Amino acid sequence: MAERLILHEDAVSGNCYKIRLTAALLTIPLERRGYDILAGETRTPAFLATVNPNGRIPVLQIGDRFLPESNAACHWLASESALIPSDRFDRADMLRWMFWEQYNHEPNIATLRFWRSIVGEARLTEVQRALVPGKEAAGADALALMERHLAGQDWFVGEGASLADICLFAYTHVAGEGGFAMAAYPAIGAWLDRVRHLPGFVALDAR
Ligand SMILES: N[C@@H](CCC(=O)N[C@@H](CS)C(=O)NCC(=O)O)C(=O)O
Repeated sequence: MAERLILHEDAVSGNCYKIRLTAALLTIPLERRGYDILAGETRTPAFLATVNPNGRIPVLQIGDRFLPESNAACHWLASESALIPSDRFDRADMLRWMFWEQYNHEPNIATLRFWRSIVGEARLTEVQRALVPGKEAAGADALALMERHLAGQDWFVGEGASLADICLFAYTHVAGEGGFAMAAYPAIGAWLDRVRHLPGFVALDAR
């Protein structure tokens, strides 16, 4: 019998959405267990002891084992599917984009979206406010790099959609909520539409 899969998540989170989107594209059923990150529900002693000692969602529960980190969870779900290229170089290149997403894209674009459209500008701390200009510049650099890459090809790696596209879609499609002017990136816009037309596509939950 297949193991029970439970996604520990907050529905506003793009990192959690990546996992739901991967599962939907692969028609893998997931149960969802919600937490309110603004209320600190991922920082309780029970959560830290049983779900993720790092105090964050998403976590994919596979039977009685817990797998934190969104891109690792997507990789587990997509194992042996067409979302992971069969070519050895392309497989590593897909991971390149997924690591890049976590280092150059998500910390800037997702953080500004979270601060501006979920926490709210008025509630930012002085420290957060001081970090905004650097994140705006680094986020725009990340989008410009994606734009140049997608000007020459339909998908991030090879000839079809891979986890690189899914993981980058999650926060790029809501980058406008972080203050990024997305009209400046037409190749990204066309790629976002290609992802939206993948069979089985599901949208981020409405807020
Ligand atoms: N690198 C992690 C990032 C996880 C992360 O930052 N999660 C945020 C929501 S997207 C969170 O749980 N924040 C709550 C907190 O830090 O208390 C991943 O990709 O899963």
